[in-house]
Amino acid sequence: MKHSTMAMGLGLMLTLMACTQNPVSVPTPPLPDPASVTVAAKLPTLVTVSWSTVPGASGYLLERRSDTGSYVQIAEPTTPSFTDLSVSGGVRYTYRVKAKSSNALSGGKESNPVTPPTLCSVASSSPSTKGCFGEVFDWLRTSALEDGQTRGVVPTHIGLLPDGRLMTYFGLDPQGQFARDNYKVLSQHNHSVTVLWDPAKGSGQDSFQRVDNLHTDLFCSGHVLGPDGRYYTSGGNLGQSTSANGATPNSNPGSNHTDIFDPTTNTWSAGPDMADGRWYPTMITLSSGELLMVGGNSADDKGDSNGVGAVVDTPNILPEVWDTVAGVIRPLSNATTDAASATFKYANNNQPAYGYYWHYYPWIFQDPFKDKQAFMAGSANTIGYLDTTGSGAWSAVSNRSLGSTLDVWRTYGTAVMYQPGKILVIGGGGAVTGANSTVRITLSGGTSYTVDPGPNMAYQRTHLMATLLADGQIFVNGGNTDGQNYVITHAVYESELIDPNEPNPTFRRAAMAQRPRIYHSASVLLPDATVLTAGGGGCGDSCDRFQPEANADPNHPGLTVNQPNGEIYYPPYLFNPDGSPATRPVIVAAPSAVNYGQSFTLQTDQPAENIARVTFLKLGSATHAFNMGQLFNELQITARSGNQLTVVAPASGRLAPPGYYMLFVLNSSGVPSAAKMVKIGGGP
Ligand SMILES: [Cu+2]
Repeated sequence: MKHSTMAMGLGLMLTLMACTQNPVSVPTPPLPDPASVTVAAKLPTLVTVSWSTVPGASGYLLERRSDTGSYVQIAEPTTPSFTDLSVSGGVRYTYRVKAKSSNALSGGKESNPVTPPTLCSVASSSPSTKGCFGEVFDWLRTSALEDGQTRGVVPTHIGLLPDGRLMTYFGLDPQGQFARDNYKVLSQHNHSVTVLWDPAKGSGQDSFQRVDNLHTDLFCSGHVLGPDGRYYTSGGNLGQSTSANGATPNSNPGSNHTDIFDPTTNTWSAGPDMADGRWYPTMITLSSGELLMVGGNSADDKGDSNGVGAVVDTPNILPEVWDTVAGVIRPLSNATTDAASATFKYANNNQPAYGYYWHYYPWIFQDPFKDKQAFMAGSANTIGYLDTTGSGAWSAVSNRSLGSTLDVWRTYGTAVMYQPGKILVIGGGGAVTGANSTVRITLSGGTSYTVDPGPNMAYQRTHLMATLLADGQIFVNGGNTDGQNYVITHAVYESELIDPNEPNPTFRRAAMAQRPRIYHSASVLLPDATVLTAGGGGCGDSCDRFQPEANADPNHPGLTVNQPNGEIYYPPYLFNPDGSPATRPVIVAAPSAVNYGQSFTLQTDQPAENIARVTFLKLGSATHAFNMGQLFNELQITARSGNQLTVVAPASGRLAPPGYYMLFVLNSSGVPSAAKMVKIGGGP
């Protein structure tokens, strides 16, 4: 066998040599190929390809084939590297790079074959219906500002940046040593250990970069990616010093700082101060591109001076709007919401009909029917519209009720606007039990809305996360059934999926996570259509002191409350029915920016008839059970020609507030491409 192969090879070589003696009809390519093409598989859905620069080339054509396929063009890079996010773990690929100029194309240089790791780190019996989780990987281990001790960062705050990296942080300390006495007495909470994760570098320690903020302790701040691609934060932790503000040890005063991270320079800068502090605020992008900041604790918080049952919290009652272009923060002084207000009451435990907790990460969304108007869906029972023009005004404020029945408290539940104007409120609860129930709120223009019961989850969940997937389904993960902040005894490891767009949507059980993701965990959709789930706990060395039983979950021995790590969820749409990885469509070219209502073309790697859907998801920014960034739009396909699709961008900032979105195409089997980042809305 070996002998005959060699003989055949020799024969071929002789034939080629004969040909080269008559080169008349073989033109020499005017552009050389790259001298070398290097590939590396860093994650199951990520291959980096780089090649040597070709002098005279204006750009490159990047092609890819699997062992069973032929070369298909997947990108037209202008620089000599590319991150391919549309690979399937376990499949062997070879890449080929051609240099191009205005009138020439080189013959093509091949890479060595590369095989990304398989998607599921734990064998999954039915990945095509449940998906699966990949390996658990450590977040950055680094030294704490406070005491110099090395700890793994608990990524409690996670936001996706336009370049595919993630901004993550806990705060002053990588792991939340706030329970320690010295943390409580610190009055200078003016810095944070903030960490970038670059998935293009894999998941090792060198994929993380520490970029400290030296202005604010960002623990429990609000945050959202702004229209200009910079990352904006609101508030944070002022510390718990009795000397600074007369607060009791159980107080949680908020910082009045705002901060801005510029991903193009990897630097933080201070924004304008707010009128008062915010600890646990929500921050969203309005249709205008301004940022709305609501809730959180005041800088004057006096805390829980009498223990549970007589909480005296000091909320920040003044919503504010940040015009990041002018650099001005505008108070909505007509929309304050204090205890004396007829509109809102800050009830204590004797008045559960009104939401004492509403000012902790309230669930706020841009109203798709009215510019600069927001809707608050909870977490307390009090819901309504907030007009942010002028000095602001609340309207149509009522209780979130189902008929004559008041909906349950949904503290640390969550809410997702899964289509413009359609909100699913999920789980949450009081301090004892989480709910497995859901509620649908439908905004219908003007100041109208309806509230209806939604389907139940399999599990009661508090401190859960709900993440919009590339196909518009919602992935629910984490949380615990007992609602307690730092107890994993009743953590929920099994995730759930729901397609809220079905006529009668139901939750379906999905893959089992390997780690508890409770209080202080977060999840966001990544550009490769997978979900990062990470963090949880953040109670430092004191967790065991808080909850000695925390490690006593008999089904998950050895796990701790603090989870300075992440694990990626691979949704069912990445698998064929038999569980093998699906072949993903590829967006070869798309505009990097579009205007509202604009028709634009996408080039894919295959006939456009194969592409069934185009979706458009705002970049996520998640913490404390709420994602302040994510939104979903389905784009209308108006024409198909060859490998090209014509689609229409969302009509307005009401549907898609200005900023960065992930554009996906899905094939007729529902398999998504990796996303192209597209900016909509121009300035600011
Ligand atoms: Cu917190």
